[in-house]
Amino acid sequence: MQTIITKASSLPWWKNSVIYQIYPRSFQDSNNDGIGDLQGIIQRLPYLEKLGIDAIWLSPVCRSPQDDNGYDISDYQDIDPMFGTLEDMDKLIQTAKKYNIRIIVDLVLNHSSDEHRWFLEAKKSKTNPYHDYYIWKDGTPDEKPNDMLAAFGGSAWEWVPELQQYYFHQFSVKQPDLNWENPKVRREIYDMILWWMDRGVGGFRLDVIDQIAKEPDQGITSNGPHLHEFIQELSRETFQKGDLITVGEAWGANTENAKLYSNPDGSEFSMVFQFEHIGLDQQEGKEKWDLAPLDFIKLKNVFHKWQTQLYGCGWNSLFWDNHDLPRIVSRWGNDSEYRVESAKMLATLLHGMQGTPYIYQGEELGMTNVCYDIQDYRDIETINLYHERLEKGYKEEEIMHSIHVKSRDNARTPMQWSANDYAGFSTTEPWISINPNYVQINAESQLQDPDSIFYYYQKLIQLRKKYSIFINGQFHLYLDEDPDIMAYTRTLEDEVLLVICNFHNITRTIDLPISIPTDHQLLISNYSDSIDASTLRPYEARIYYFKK
Ligand code: TEU
Ligand code: CA
Repeated sequence: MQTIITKASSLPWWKNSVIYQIYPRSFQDSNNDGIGDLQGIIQRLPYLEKLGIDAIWLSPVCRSPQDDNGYDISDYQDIDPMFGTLEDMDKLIQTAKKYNIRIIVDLVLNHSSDEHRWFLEAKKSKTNPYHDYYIWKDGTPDEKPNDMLAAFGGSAWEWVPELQQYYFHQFSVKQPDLNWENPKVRREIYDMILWWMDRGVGGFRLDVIDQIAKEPDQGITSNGPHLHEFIQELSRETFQKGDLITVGEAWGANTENAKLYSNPDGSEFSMVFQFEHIGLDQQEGKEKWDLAPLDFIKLKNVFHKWQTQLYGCGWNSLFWDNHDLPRIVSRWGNDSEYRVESAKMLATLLHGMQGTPYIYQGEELGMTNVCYDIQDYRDIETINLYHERLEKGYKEEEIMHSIHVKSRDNARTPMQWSANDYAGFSTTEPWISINPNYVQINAESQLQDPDSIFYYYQKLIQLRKKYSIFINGQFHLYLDEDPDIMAYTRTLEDEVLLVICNFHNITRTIDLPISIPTDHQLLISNYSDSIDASTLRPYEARIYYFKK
């Protein structure tokens, strides 16, 4: 059988790329202060090269008071000393290039830190030239402009007595929202981005970009009326001057506006990073802490919708995990008996689809959630939620259960490199406790085991590079009402990829959605022995390739 090699010269490079997300403070500590840093990342580049990834999305490393772990930036053109220096950053960009890995910088443009020079100026007086860089409302201390709430608890309005004004913040009080209506703000931002482009970065991830065009007077946060106008100007003034990958984080995306964010004409971003598949284990209309069992049928429908509606007219990111989400193997897989099988199944299901896959650090090892006492959590969202719900009268047990399942710190525990002290992450007590299962789950042992989750991810990445059908194949969902199985094909002219995944801890026999010819190739599977094609053991996953 002929093997199809992608010589994807007509494709933008990021279409067959795989991105690896690093949360720097938890990846590798090089100077033994218990916090991950840039030199630590440089040391681990050979590991990432081995995995086969093309780019690193680096969560923010700019100067920051770290109220929200770097998503509160006080200087966009300097590195926080905790992570190193600007020279270290240049070194990372240059060294990564030698490994054919590009660095994607995380741009937090919706808000700055309240310790940013602009905000320090802005709050000096109403006539200060920087005052309009932020969003202010006159008022009295006892009456807020409206009842809008901030994502990390409390009102979205913070009183500044010296000015007799409130400022607007969608996240913590230390993250005042920037005023994108002000052309001076936009120009400052563009110049800063061009400066990063000159340093040789490979692209940008745009934090909560759907929220920049807010209209607080009308209660509008995401998808404001000027949003796409702003994004198109941003793209024109910056990204379009380079060969970059750009990805817009948009919790408020739907398939219609996603076609704008990821318009193939390049007028906005390369791709959208949206979350519709992520919220399916919470009660509808409630908060992420209000748990509900995962609706698997809905999950399949959501994937189906995005796969078919963006086909040929948009581009999606494929992800299960990031630094804001619990670990997928604990969430929708099985983190005990079938940890290895279910981690591989989830990877298969995701990497078989169209889009650019993202692997969040440790996902390639099947790292799991943690179950700490409240004093061991570090995340502002988690800590605020704990106090807010206690005050509201929730039982402590119930709150802690939500935190164990959903806290962002599940993703933020240090990378498990080895069974050595502190998991090979550091030689001292890290900023957040290490998951005690590092003795069993770590990179060193998986690198020695050809059947490990690590090598399974490596193989998925290689397949994507070898068969262009992973990039361009058209998606069809089968067995859409089946409660356990997700089955889909990707087709491209006479070629077919058939992906079959058992999502649950039972053995199932199915009617194969399409017949598999005898001269097929089984490209990958998470069970080493094979039984008949229509039987799937717990969490079994397979990808077949054949010609029609
Ligand atoms: O996240 C956007 C966002 O909306 C999340 O804060 C979300 O509300 C929360 O994580 C759900 O639990 C981005 C960053 O990824 C996140 O780390 C930042 O805290 C946030 O923006 C503010 O910059
Ligand atoms: Ca360090």
